[in-house]
Amino acid sequence: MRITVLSGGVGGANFLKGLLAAVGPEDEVTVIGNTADDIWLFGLRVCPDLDTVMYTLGGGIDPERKWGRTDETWNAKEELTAYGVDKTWFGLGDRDLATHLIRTQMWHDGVGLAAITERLCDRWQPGVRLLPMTEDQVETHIGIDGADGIDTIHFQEYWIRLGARVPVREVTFTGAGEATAGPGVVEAILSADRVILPPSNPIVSIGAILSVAPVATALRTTSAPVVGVSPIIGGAAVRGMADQLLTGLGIEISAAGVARHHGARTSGGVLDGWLVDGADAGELSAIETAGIAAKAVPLYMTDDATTAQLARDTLALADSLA
Ligand code: GDP
Ligand code: FO1
Ligand code: CA
Repeated sequence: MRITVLSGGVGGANFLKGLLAAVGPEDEVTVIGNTADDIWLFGLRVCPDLDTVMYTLGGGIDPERKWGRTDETWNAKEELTAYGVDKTWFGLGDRDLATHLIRTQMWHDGVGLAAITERLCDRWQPGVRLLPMTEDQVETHIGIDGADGIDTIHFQEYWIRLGARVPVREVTFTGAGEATAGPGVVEAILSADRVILPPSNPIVSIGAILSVAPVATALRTTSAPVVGVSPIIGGAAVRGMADQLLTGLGIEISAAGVARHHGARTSGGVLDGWLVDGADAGELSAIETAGIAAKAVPLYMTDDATTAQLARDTLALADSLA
């Protein structure tokens, strides 16, 4: 079975861990990773969501922070702070820096992000094929209230420096209009037996991936069933911080609200099926009315066993729609 998953960082990576525990050795998992969170810092190309997937599945992620490396030290960051330079709000750990150095060196040598990511994965062996959604530079920018109208800042500045606490007026994916899908991305969706949207952020992870038009078109046209897992449980994002984004775009913060935002494939959207938590079982009929098959199962990825069960439930919903 060929399973293709569109993933952001933490939510996607945790789901993928469960999926790898749930599938057999004959199954192939391809991950289309969000690259719109990527940022240039001190001349280095940093790809947080690709690295979160790679480190999580490869055993290198810090288990508490859930981003960056285990056994991290912060000497370079302290030195940067001592110089009084800008952008030290972004935590560049010493070990993590090595990843960005290699990526950036290969980038300047003219290697594409897909081949760079493959090279980095040679070390981490994540057990999936990890494909950047695009090799073009697409960046999520957030419009917030400024002194004279809307100020537009990079998503990482909004997320980390501002703690995603101020109202969102606008979300734009710069460069998306001209971007082509990364190598292998469209094929991975069109030739998949199952396509999964894990519980990743609907705007800045799934929405960012779908901002690349050929990726969205592939999702709308693949013969594989497309099923998703709600990142919203009981009217709130599980790890917080997504709420301002949803509110800013006028999307109801509920499992059904996100399902309606993604839409049914039968009416131009991207979903055939949607899993909600038992706490949101009352929303099942609203989701079905929108043309999306829905089921309630436990959605908290609290440990390896519950996450693997969530992956099995997701595959079972997809099987029922194939
Ligand atoms: P990011 O790029 O690191 O923000 O990670 P993703 O976009 O892949 O996932 C973020 C989303 O994961 C958040 O909106 C959370 O609501 C969701 N999430 C985190 N943990 C869980 C969980 O245990 N269950 C569900 N259903 N969603 C979760
Ligand atoms: N998240 C933070 O909240 N603070 C940080 O300083 C930070 C640094 C960082 C460095 C490398 C990396 O791969 C991820 C990092 N993240 C950090 C996580 C990242 O900003 C976000 O989780 C996602 O991009 C949000 O979707
Ligand atoms: Ca992200």
